Amino acid sequence: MKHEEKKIQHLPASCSGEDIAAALTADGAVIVDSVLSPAYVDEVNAELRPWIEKTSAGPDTFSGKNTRRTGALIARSRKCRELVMHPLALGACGKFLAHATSYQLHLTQVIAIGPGEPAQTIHRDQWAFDFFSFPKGFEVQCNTIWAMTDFTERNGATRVIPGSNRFDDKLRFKEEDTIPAEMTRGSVLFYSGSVYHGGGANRSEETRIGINITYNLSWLRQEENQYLAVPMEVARTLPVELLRLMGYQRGAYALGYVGDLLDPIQIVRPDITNTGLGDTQGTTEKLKKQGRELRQG
Ligand SMILES: O=C(O)CCC(=O)C(=O)O
Ligand SMILES: [Fe+2]
Repeated sequence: MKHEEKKIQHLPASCSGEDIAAALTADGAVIVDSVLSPAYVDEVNAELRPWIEKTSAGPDTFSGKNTRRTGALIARSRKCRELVMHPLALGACGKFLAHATSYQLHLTQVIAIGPGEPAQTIHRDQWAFDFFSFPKGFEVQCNTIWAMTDFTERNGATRVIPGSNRFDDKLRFKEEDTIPAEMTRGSVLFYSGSVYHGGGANRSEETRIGINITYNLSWLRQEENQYLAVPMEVARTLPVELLRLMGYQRGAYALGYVGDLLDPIQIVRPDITNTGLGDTQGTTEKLKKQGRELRQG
């Protein structure tokens, strides 16, 4: 089956979160070019290299038997903490996931696709939620892949079907139904949980390295367990905004509370007395409204 070949839109690094969210709504995928300088990418790669070297290849063909997936990036890399909180990512999530009380970090993972790796099965990332079919247009994820090497068709650039965010669920596609998200090192691919995509086949002699940082609605489970991946003594040193993204916040009125209805941030940072019920992402008003509705109901 050959689909109408839609291109992947490119935006300049000067674009806004709104621009990204609009492109995601239209096509489910968009590339923002040259966001990170070559020097910045070098620093990130230097921090990650020892961890990638220690990582084993995947256990199955979906993970990739010639692909190394290295997680816990908040614990392991200071630069990745900055990427998790990159203003373009948070700006895009703030718009694209604005229909929920808040959003959170879903996972942090280097995906290093080695030479000879075949193409990954085309999928929707939101199938992670036990293959539940969310209503069309109801977006539950906002995802990034930061290119740490150039992404080319030959070295395994992510394959995407632009516009497939509006397709039916549980469809099957072949590599030739997709197009490669080719981008230069330092660029970033944004894609929705609903867009059909997959890692490309690496037909080159080099390893393709991307950093997958994804975000989801706070009422869903996170794919990577941040509470266990980041030791508490490290967590205590992190900015409050990052802690909240990691899940130290209430997902809606009561999701994730601790003890006597405490905001989980108070366990990590007992010095924070004014919890603001989640003081980022404009959640305070939404949570207060939910509280009023419950009291009235
Ligand atoms: O590495 C890539 O390009 C994409 C991988 C992917 O889609 C996944 O593992 O869910
Ligand atoms: Fe994926």
